Amino acid sequence: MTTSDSISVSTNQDGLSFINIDNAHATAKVSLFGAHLMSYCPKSDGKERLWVSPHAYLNGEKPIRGGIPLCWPWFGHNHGQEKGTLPSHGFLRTQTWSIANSKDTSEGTELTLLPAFTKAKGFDHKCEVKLVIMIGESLSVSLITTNIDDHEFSIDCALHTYFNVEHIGKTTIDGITGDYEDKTRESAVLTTPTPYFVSEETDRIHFCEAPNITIVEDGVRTTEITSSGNDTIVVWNPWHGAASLSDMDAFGYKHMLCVETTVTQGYGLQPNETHVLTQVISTAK
Ligand code: TA6
Repeated sequence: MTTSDSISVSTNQDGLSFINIDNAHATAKVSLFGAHLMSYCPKSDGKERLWVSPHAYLNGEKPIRGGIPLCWPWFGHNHGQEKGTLPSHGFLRTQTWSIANSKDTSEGTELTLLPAFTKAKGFDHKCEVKLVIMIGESLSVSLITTNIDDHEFSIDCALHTYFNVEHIGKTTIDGITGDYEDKTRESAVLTTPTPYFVSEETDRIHFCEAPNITIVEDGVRTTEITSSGNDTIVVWNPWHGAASLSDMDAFGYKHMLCVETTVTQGYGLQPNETHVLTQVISTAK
C-alpha cells in the first residue's frame, strides 16, 4: 500500500525499477533489484553518504557495487560449501523485491520491502524476511528475519554499506575497539589501531558488543553509524585490488569505505524468533 507523496518510481533502460524519495528531511534512491539503497543525502548538510561505483552493473546481471548491499543468509563465502559454488553474500541482493508498504510519517518516509524468495540452493529453512527503511534526518535500515520453521537454524547477515569519502587517506574511523580478524593476513587476530586510518587493502572483522556507534570523518562530512543486532563490524577497502573488480575503476578505492553492520559468527534463530539487524546513518550531532 502506498500512502506517500514523497516517492516516485522510475525504470532504467534495462528494466530495473528504482524508488526515488524526496521529503523534507532527505533524498534517497532504492533499487528494487536487491532492495538496494543507492543514495542517501540528508538536507541538513546536503552531503551524499553512500558511494556507488560509476561502473556498477544496473542490469540485474550482478549485485550493484556500492550503496547498501544486503548479505543473507551467509556472509562472503561462509556457506559451508566449496568457495564459488554459491553466490558470495547470499541471494537477497540479486533478486527483485516488492514494495509492501510506504508511508510518510513525521520522522520521514518509511518503506517496507519484501523479497521474492527466502529459500535457494544452500538454504532450505522456512522464514519470513523484510527490509524496513526510514528516510528521515537519519537513515535507518533494518533487515528482519523471522523463523517460521519447526527447528532452529543459523544465519549470518550484513548491511554491507559503502560510505562516500572525500579521500580515503584523509578519513578516520572512531568508536571501534578490541580485536579483529584480519582477512588480509591469514585471519590473524590483531588489536584495532587508534587512531584508525586505512592505508592498505583492508578486510577486517571487528568483534564488538551491540549496540555500537562508529564515526567516519573525512574532512568534508561526519557520519555516525549506529549498529544493533550485530556481533561484528566489518571494515573493507580493496585498495589496489579495486583494479581487479570489473565494476570498479582502479582508483575508486580512494573515495569509498565499507563500514558494515554484520552478523558473521552465526546467529541461531529459534522457531518463531525474529532477528533484527539495524544500521542507522546520521550526520553527527
Ligand atoms: O565485506 C568485505 C567482503 O567480504 C570482502 O572480502 C570482499 O569480498 C567484499 O566483501 C565485496 O564482496 P562482493 O561479493 O560484493 O564483491
